[in-house]
Amino acid sequence: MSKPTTGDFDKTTGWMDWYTGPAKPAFKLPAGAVDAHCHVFGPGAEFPYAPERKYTPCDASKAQLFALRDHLGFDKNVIVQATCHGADNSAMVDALKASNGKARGIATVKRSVTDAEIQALHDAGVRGVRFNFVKRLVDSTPRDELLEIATRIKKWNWQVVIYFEAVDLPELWDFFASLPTTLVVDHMGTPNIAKGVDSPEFDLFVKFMREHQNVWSKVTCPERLSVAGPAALDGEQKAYRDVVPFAKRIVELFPDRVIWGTDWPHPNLKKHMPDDGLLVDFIPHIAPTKELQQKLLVDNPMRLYWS
Ligand code: 0GY
Repeated sequence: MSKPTTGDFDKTTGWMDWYTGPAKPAFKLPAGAVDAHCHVFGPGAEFPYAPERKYTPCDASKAQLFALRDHLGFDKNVIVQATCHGADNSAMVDALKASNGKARGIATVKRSVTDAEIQALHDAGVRGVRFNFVKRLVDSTPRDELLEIATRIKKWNWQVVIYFEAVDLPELWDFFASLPTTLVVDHMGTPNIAKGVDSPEFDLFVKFMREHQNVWSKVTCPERLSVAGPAALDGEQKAYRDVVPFAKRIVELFPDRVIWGTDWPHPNLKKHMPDDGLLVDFIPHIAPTKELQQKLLVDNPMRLYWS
């Protein structure tokens, strides 16, 4: 990795710079493993950030992402369009084109997108769109516009990635149920870890997955969800241990509908920046058997993005 700073707080962006020099994970990823949730940001001088963005990220280029992929032992990436680039997918598409088929993308599109533009995104490796309902990140888009987009992208067999906060699931439930594609939920529907794994809130998310066979979950972002945080590491993997019961439950209940990703470069984290090597070491705690690991890291993402 070629970047001088490590986890510094950046006063201009308000969030921490991503972590350089990540550890080599102790957990050896299976051959063909996919980092199924990560981003590229800019670089801003080449791919300007969207005027309507709610935050300005640290630059995080495709070359830096691919270097991290190789360092951690992943084979492929799924690059998710982040809100700071709005509906201008050019940085993400540029990364897909440079990946030699080793990256797929999730785009943000508006109602005005043409079929030719969707086809061009598809040809570059895009396999879905993201609908974001997190109020601190986006202004809301009318539901009829989202439904129209979801209905149109079905022709390309794309999926819809949904990002929302757990407290909003009751209100969003019927809308999600009306979407005609595969749905992939970011970060397990962002449960409030303090409420506990047996809380009605997390039960509702489990029910949502149980009742809708088209719903998948990314069991991602322990560093974002954890209340305990990166607890002392004394040779044992203890970081983010309060998130383990949540992710493990989803992996064990729905082993064929889960995927995993780093979320590099971890936008909007203000307290600490994770070492991506240690994040990989979180995986065997939530997917304890070789069979579950193979599904989570290889078979499931390959079925979703490369078939
Ligand atoms: C994530 C999480 C965040 C940001 C975005 O699109 C985005 O800006 O996804 C966040 O701030 O929680 O998945 O990267």
